[in-house]
Amino acid sequence: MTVEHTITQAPADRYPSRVAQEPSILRRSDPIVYSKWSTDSPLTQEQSSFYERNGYLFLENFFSPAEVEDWKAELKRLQKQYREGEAEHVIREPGSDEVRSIFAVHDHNPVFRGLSAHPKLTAIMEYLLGSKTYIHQSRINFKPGFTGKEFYWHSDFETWHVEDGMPAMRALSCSIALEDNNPYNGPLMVMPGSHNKFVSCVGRTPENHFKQSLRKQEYGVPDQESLTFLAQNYGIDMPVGKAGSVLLFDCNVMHGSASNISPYPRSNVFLVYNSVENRLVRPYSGQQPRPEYIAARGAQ
Ligand SMILES: O=C(O)CCC(=O)C(=O)O
Repeated sequence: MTVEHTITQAPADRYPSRVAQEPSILRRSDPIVYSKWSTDSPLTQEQSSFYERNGYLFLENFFSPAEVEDWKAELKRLQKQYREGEAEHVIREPGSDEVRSIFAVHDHNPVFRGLSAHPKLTAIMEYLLGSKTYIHQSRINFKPGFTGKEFYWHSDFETWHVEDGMPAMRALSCSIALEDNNPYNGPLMVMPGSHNKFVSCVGRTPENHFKQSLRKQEYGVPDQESLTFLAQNYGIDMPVGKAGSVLLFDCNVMHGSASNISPYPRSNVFLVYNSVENRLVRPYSGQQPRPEYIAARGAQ
């Protein structure tokens, strides 16, 4: 079903990307934590400061083994279902037919809809983003053993801004591990502090870029010189832990993950929360918005 939405005109572009001949690094001009900390906040002061400074926060054993078991059973069921069945919101691994990602699980699936509205999560999101929130995007990334391919370095905000029309850096991702994430099964790596810099990328976005980029990104990819600068100045962290752990990361933190050549799958659910005060406008690329299952425009 196609849903028509009124598309609001984009305000001035504070984070231009894919428009210049040369890459550049711009300073962030948005807050990171949008609320003032108090003893009622759902994070400790140390956790909140860590997130503000590093652009991420790792919460070990955030969910109980019993909760994880239910979600993992549903994840396996979906993986089996889509191994055979095609659907537009299911993305395959580059070079194989393995399921790489299933998008919009918060929308299509009652179990993951429940997870996305979990009060323990929404309290933190509302604190960090300083308002009510909604799900901008959700997906399961499967990273199967042996065949799960990498996700190259990127800032999510770069794509959400250029291709979806997200005006400000007022969104964050929550990666929930439903299998243990180890150093050897392709866990997420982040450059702590890189959320303060915006890497403006080169290359015009082709129409319907998402069809290719969800398998392997080729535009909105930071150049090697900028990545080297960020890595040398900020370093690279690899937060790993048991199933049930949660990684929160700011929309502009530089992150990526390597291929999984271990026998152990690494399946995580990614939920992206955006502030209701930061709703999508016309994509800054000037192109058609990506489909609703990748970037929610109609969400309440
Ligand atoms: O699943 C991963 O390792 C990376 C996912 C990611 O970078 C993303 O969804 O933006």
